[in-house]
Amino acid sequence: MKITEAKSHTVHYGNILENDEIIDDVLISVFRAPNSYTAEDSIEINSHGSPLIVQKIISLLINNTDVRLAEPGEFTKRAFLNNKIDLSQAEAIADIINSRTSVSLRGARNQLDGLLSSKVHLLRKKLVDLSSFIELELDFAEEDIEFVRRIDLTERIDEILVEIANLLDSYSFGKVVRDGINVAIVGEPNVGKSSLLNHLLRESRAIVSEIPGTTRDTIREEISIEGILLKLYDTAGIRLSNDEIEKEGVKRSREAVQNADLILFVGDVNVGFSDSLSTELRELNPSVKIFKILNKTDLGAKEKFLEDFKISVKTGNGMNQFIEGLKKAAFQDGAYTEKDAIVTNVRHFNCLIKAKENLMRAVETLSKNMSGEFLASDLRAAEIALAEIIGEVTPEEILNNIFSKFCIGK
Ligand SMILES: Nc1nc2c(ncn2[C@@H]2O[C@H](COP(=O)(O)OP(=O)(O)OP(=O)(O)O)[C@@H](O)[C@H]2O)c(=O)[nH]1
Ligand SMILES: [Mg+2]
Repeated sequence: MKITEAKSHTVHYGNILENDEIIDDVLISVFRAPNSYTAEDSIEINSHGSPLIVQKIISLLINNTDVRLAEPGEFTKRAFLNNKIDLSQAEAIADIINSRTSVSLRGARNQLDGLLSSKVHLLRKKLVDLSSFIELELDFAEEDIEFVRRIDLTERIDEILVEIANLLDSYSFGKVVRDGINVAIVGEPNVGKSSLLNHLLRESRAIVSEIPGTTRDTIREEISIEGILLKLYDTAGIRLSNDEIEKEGVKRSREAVQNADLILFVGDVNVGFSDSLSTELRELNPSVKIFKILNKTDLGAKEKFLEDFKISVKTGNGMNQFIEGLKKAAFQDGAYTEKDAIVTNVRHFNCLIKAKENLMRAVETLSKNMSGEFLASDLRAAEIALAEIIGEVTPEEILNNIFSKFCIGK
């Protein structure tokens, strides 16, 4: 039987030959339009895994048929162009392939399932409804009819603005879902920073010793807490030093502080937290969340300090509460759940900003009692910005840029 005559969703066993020589025995799956990934007729060849065999089969096909190699992301691009998925869903496929934690995978999965798309469709529909009233009014301009009261229009635009603001707010968590958070472990020398890193990693990654100034360079490791990626930076203890290497280490500690989303400021149970270091951390990164962690509580505290967590890395005391605190911080104190449409993509974020700006202009147009033509044009611009998210009016250049980031074969 010819493979070109095979039915959809059937699998066929056979040999691939070069002249009379068997290259491999293979399975060929057949998918007929529109029930395939790209919505076009397609086949998939399963051979044995050797790269040499794969290479031979590809060369045979290229040399003897009209087949050519796909461009990066071409399969997904075709799926998009054939209306199998919209643009935000196509981008979700790239995110699924790249996701490294369960939460980022789930976020991308939600986007592929259309959580964001349906939200955007809904907002767009509301805008189209509004626009159609205005257009109608413009058609009857001479008769001076008002189809909706201006005050109602403003109210309805405000409602859409609130929904857009919620989506924009979700981006700060969306970034966490996608890229994780940077966590810098800082403090004075010898307080137990490296010990804390090792404890969180459950391995003895960084050298720990009783000599202050043990860690000289910033060490980066990753852990996942409930599916959120934490990029941990163990740093050199911050203190004044004349030693060139230590000075460079302290400089790198400061850089880690500047790039951090969360700082674990570790202090010794009997020394507490240095005021000058507290001030310095705030100066280096004014908006960052700081956890003050008092370590070595097994030694017994002589004084009281204002801390967020009390731990002993040595005995494990207080570690559970501390990890709970880390989780809460990673999930932004429970502000978002899996069911929310969360914006994780900077392109979507920028489109939403554009929509917001145009809607704010529309509100202004309304308040100034300007002609309906201006209003129609503001609403139209907002609608186009939303349509760009799902790829309904996306310039070719942007499309190419998106798909070129895919790997070949996707
Ligand atoms: N008793 C006690 N000792 C601890 C605890 N945590 C760490 N230490 C000890 O404190 C010393 C310093 O620990 P490190 O983890 O190297 O401290 P650090 O902050 O990384 O030090 P530098 O890299 O030099 O800045 C080591 O001797 C550790 O064994 C703790 O909870 N209790
Ligand atoms: Mg250290």
